[in-house]
Amino acid sequence: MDMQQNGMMDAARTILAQNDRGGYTVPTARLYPFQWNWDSAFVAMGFATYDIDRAYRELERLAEGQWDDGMIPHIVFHAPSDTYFPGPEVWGTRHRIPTSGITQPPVFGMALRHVHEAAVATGRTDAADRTLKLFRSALLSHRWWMSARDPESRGLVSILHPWESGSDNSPAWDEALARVPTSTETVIRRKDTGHVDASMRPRDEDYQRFIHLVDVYRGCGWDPMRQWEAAPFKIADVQMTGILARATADLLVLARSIGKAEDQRELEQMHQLLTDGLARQWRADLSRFVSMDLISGQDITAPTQACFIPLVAIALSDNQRDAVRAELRRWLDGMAVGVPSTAPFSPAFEPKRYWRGPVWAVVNWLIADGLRLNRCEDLARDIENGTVKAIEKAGFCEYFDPTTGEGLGGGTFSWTAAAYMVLSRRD
Ligand code: 9WN
Repeated sequence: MDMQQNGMMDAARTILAQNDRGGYTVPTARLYPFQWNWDSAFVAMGFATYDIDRAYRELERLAEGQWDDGMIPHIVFHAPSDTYFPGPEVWGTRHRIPTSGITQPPVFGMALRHVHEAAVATGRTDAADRTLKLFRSALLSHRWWMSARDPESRGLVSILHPWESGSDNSPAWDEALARVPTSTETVIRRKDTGHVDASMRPRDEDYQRFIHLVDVYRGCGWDPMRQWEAAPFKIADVQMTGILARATADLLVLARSIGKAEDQRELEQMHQLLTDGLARQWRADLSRFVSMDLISGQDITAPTQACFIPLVAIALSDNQRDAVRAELRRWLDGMAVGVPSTAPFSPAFEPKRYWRGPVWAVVNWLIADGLRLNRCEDLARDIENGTVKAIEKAGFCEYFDPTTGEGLGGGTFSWTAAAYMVLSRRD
């Protein structure tokens, strides 16, 4: 590691220390002042590179927000803050620590295996005990996913709110979201545009629809089946399913060393169902995987990063692998930094607007992992090196303009710091 990388690594650790609020890490101060689900899972993997205890702690604090039915919410409001909207009063959920009422991509299981293996490698004697408690939380949450979000056993889990996807204003949701009314019972008091320029954030109309959905689900008393029936937005998402399938495979590895035989059987069945479901979503004419709008019954063909995430979970055939490689090269062509969250050739591409074009370090982390699993080592390395260089040039920002490499959104971002810690060690 050279001097610049050493300095950057110190800076990354400083960010995690500064964003620490007592065993959990906020994504960045003020803009996101609580614990977010998938952010914390990535952060735990960053911590695992130098502080195993703190890595476990991050996941343990997230699990404090887990509901009795197994759902791990997308936000845990451990301590009050008035710099974010919507806060706990809008969600109106009932849990001993206030939480939101929706979830986020289940990177938790992936992170748990990562932390466990790092703990074992450093000779920690408490690894199995500490992992086992979190393993039980993860398994419970996967059961929730299968029953609450795939009640028809398609092998694809659904999101009922764009915030669940983690890619809130992605063009993938445009058509489905346009059907959601803009009327709200809740008064909208956006705080995000006070921290970040409005041109880099979702539009007001998106927020009206986001909050309409929260109003509907709060009206269902947050009961999963009532929500499933009432949902005006329901998408069987390949990004979510890809992450869930991969996390299931990671839990299976853990189950083999610390779980019971029945856990293994259950996880094997889950994994088979999900990978079969994903395989059916491949569209050879597009060279991509596609999500499905369960209300219209249509494929979602908008070219977004989600189309590549199933690679983390399934083994591509040789033809599929060549097609994905060529497709990704097309997306990267002419870009200062890749992978854009929306393909540059799409009319929906906006290089500075959040999930409509910008590059996200953690998405690159997943895509590179998926490529490596599918024997595309060269492309995986290009994406990882490009991400590391982008961070070295522009800093630990929330996302990057793919056309210029400019850093955008919030600064001193926790998951960008974690991505640097993990990806820069892969040289
Ligand atoms: C809503 C925290 C989160 C990320 C998401 C990202 C953004 C929240 C927001 O910030 O979403 O959950 O208010 O915009 O889209 O992926 O987890 O970093």
